[in-house]
Amino acid sequence: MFRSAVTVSLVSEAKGGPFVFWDDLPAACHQAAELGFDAIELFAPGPNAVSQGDLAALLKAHQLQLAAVGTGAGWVKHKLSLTSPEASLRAEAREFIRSMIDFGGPHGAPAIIGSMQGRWSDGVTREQAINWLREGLNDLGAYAQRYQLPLIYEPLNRYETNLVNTVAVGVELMNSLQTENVRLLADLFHMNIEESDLAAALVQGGKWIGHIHFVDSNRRPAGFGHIDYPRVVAALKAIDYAGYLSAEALAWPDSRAAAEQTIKQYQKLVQVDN
Ligand code: LER
Ligand code: MN
Repeated sequence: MFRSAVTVSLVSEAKGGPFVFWDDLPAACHQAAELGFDAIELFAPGPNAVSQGDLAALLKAHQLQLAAVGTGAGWVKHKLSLTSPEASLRAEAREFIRSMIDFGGPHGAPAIIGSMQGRWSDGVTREQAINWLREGLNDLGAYAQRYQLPLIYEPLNRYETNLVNTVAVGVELMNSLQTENVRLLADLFHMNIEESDLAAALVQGGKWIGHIHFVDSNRRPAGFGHIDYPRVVAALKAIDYAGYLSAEALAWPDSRAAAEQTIKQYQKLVQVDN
């Protein structure tokens, strides 16, 4: 019912961030496959970081799926966001995300909008910023349909955005869109900061939940913090979630050990649950 994935970052500016494998995509694919992951989730600097042919060949050689592609490099490298006060930067942000939809689409991987949502400040009201975000999601959600994939939108904790911090506000946003092709990403680390009850929030997210960042309360791999995973898994089962549990966690204590810990926890939870 669930599938396992592990993150790989090729973005040097994101060093120290919550990604399990770093820099070397072939080595990451080798280890992910060896440990029994179903897929990788790729955080790349842009659509040309890896050629379509090389990516397809790597995935095939290791029998891995591509779970999703992140778009946050548009922010960390180019300072673009869908809610920038400058119209030209908002337009560039959309084009960057569109190029990442085209990057992941042929491999069946949806694009994730996390830090590219930006935040409101300096003379821009929350209402204005949410309207720009809605316009971006409507446009890009409709665009993603050409690959028969959703666009994934991620609420973030209050230290990373002041737009949407909870699943409930995310659901409100989803309901206000013209497109029905956007789904929410429930990142358990952000949720642990913002939600009063993780399992209840997931149930409230219901059909809108399209991807999970599988990580513990302290952003270490699952099982190294204090999230109650059996309750989380029961909630996901209750909403018939059938997507990835994708390890977006710190490479703690190191990449290999983080990946091993994640797959061990995943297998334990999925086995207990089935
Ligand atoms: C950022 O904190 C995060 O969780 C990423 O998935 C968003 O780009
Ligand atoms: Mn995340």
